[in-house]
Amino acid sequence: MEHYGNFKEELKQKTDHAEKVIRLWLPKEEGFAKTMAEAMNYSMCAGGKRLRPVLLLETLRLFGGDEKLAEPFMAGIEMIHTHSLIHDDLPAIDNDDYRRGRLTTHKVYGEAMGVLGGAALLNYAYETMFRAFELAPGNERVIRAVRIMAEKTGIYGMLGGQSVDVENDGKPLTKELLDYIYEHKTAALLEASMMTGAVLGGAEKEELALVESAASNIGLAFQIRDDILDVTATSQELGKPVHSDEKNNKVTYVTLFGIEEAARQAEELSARAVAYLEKLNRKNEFLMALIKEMAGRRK
Ligand code: GRG
Repeated sequence: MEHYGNFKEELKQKTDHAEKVIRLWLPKEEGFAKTMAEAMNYSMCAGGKRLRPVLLLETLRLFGGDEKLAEPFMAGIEMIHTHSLIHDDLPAIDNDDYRRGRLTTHKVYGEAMGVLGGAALLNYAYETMFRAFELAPGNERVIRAVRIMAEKTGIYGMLGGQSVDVENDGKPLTKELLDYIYEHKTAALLEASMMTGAVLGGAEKEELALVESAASNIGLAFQIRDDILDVTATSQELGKPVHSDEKNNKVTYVTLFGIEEAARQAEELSARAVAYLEKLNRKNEFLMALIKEMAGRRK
């Protein structure tokens, strides 16, 4: 894959920065609810690529605006993402033992704490994002960003997509239904990430629509790549079990189209995302490179 200059080095710097920001906003492990705070922080501190906070900040940088204001949102979106992973791994859903290279939260803290810690993380994400008002009281961009986050992760976004996924487990699926699931369970959170960054950076309505379309395409490409990695990568590389789609009898882009064609479609979606962002006539070379990388990623 072609990239400008020191993409890998820059990605590392930006991931490290996101890591520092996230850790600043985690709940304190103290008081009677200490165990739940530990369960929340266990998975939050297990690593992960931190793509969503990095995308959020880089999209804000595309427009300009106060980078400090992005910080509670960078932490908040990673909390929402981590909540979805903790709950996805529960026995009632995928029943997985490993995530981010460690035992899953319910394996370490028990199923009840997995449910509670995951729910508390989702709530804490909003407690955290609302704290942006301490930095900018009454700021209208913050209100719009929180609203986008709530809408993109609820019934008409990530959770809605996940519910359709769960309902159709083991059933044959059309491409249309599979796309609905991927556009919601995976792409909606990437849309939230880039759109909140754009809104906090001061994007206009038309610009926000372009960012949404770009993120939707990236999200679909990202999930197709996830399907491919499930059959081509090792559990060490991913830090989670592989061949889980086969185990769960899931229809994926790989089962529908085969690995090569799935990879081609991911590349095509990624090129479409780049084309949407180019229409903005704004410059962030790193963001463009990151988007291309996400469709061809190896972990
Ligand atoms: C509320 C019971 C309950 C469940 C919620 C919403 C939800 C469960 C799950 C979301 C669905 C999901 C896990 C989609 C997969 C998206 C995806 C490819 C996640 C992996 O993201 P990466 O690769 O992970 O960025 P890291 O660990 O690097 O952050």
